[in-house]
Amino acid sequence: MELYYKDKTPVFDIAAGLIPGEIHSSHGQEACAVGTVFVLGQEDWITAAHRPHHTAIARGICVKKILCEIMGKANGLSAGRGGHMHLYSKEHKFCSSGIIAEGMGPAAGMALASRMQGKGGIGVCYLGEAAVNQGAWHEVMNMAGVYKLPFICVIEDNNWGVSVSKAASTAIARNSDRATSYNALGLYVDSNDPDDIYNKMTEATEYARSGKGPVILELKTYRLQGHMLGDPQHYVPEEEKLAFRDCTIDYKNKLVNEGVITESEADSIIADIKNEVDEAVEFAIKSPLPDAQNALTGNFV
Ligand SMILES: Cc1ncc(C[n+]2csc(CCOP(=O)(O)OP(=O)(O)O)c2C)c(N)n1
Ligand SMILES: [Mg+2]
Repeated sequence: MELYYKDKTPVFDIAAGLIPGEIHSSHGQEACAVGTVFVLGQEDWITAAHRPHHTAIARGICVKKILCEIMGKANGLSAGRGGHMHLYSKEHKFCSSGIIAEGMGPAAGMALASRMQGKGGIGVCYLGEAAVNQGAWHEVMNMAGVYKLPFICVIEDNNWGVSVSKAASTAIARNSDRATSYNALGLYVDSNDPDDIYNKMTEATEYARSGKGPVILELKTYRLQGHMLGDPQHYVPEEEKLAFRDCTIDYKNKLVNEGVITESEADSIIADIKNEVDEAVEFAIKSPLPDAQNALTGNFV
């Protein structure tokens, strides 16, 4: 026991603070959400991963409701029952799951349903590069290829699955190369730039909507805050940490350098976003916890 506890001192008390349990931050991966979700329409369906907040915000889901859900409050998307990994909004055709690669089947099913009903929507599943090694991923990709489903799998490649590197867990460098096995189109973006991602996602959606079959779109990105907040990432080599990029800063600089916006316009956009988040935090803190009497409402019992 003593040997086990050596160097395993918890960095934080998991029950403490405003957010019950841990939280998997999307910081660093914002470009993946903005560059892909903005290509989608209201008719399309999204299943997001256990790190779903950037995707949910890009889909236009109310930040106040997201924060209430994260804090387990009654005003949350699912009245506080889902928590930070399980964000759901029927109106936005959006859900997410703590089980990695879980969204593959539902997104492919929504793609099939949409085609059968002639609604023209596509199904998009978001997951991390490590989740691709889950058996369900391969089963669903295979059937999506067989049925030529209007389905896109967006892989956010941050190079880590908890503390295991992509090289240590995955036989090939790019998961998009797996597309050949599933009669799919494979695309890779290595810039973490929203414009580049938007362009490739546009190509992906045109392909999927045309009836040619599924697409695997892998995006190189960075997990800036570790697997979950409080993870000191000692296992990440120092040179890799030095190469980490924050796409929000890079994109702001790009827009300013290209003369799309001025520095002061950028500052005011950032200030507006901070205000919106501060207001949402305040709203969530003041929101009530779910009433214990409703504990069984909405559950399968
Ligand atoms: C089926 C299943 N197995 C294991 C886990 C535990 N788990 C949670 S996140 C994770 C790694 C995910 O890595 P990746 O898919 O690259 O996503 P990232 O965390 O990097 O965004 C694992 C193994 C899980 N949630 N579900
Ligand atoms: Mg990963």
